[in-house]
Amino acid sequence: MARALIIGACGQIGTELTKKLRSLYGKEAIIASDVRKGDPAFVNSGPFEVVNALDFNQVENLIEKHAIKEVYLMAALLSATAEKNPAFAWDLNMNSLFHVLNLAKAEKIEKIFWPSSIAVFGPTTPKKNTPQTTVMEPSTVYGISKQSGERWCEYYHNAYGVDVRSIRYPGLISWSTPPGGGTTDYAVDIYHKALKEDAYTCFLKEDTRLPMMYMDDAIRATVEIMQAPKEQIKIHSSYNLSAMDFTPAEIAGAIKKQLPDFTIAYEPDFRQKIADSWPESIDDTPARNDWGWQHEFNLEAMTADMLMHLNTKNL
Ligand code: AKB
Repeated sequence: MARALIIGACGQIGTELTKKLRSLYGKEAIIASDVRKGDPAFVNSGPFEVVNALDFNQVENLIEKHAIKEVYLMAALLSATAEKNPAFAWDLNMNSLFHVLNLAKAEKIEKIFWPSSIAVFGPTTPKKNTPQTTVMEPSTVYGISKQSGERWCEYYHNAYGVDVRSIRYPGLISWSTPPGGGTTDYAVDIYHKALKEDAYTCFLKEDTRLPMMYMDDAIRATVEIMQAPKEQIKIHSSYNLSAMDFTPAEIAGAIKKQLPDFTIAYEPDFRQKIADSWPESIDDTPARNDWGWQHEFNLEAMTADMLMHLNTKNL
């Protein structure tokens, strides 16, 4: 693999992705970067650079310095945080993408991965088995930025031949890295609180169904879409991607099977409105047909793996 730069490497997906790509392609081939240094163990585990994704010159200099050919642009403000700071969310989520797209247009890099989200859908989208192509009227700042980003990715591909690949991630659940400011974060916190306190107070209602995915599957999907031959990538905005969907009551039930004393309470906050605007489940047929996507983890398998890893970590 040519040398790759991960922008936003200290975040929830970036950390796991950096580790995976380094295990596949070697430490020196993967340059991690973020706006500030995160966990020292991670920062010192391979090449790391401090970079502001909004500073075109800094990004360009890094690309030249390390002869980068692929960029994974993981820096973004997620749904809950973006509602609190709309102007900055728009600036970061859009302009960091433009910088990378323009570097590819200028042929300074060959390939881009850019994450989209189920947040591109809105209250008028069909909620069940949401198809790849459907009504999209996102009502959140984050969703508006991701939908606009998708349009620009497709435009840069069609107009300038830019090779940009993208996935609409559902809520992502990982035992090793905390999420940062999303509406689906409850599905990570619940495992930590279940083990530490036997109880969790959820900020969504018990019957709020959302599409979710275990981080192992999400990272594999990211690697696979980037490895796929160019002709297999037929959608240049972003691919729907699905693994499972559940409600807070259902994840609590899965945890209770392993930790019988666990209890859950519900105190919905502003994030309920965001969750209510998103699909309940996703139809990802094009990803399965075009580049062979297959998920591995369902709710039961994920719960067993999460609790096993978190238990071992806290020993
Ligand atoms: C969020 O909740 O904002 C993210 C997402 C679904 O993109 N996890």
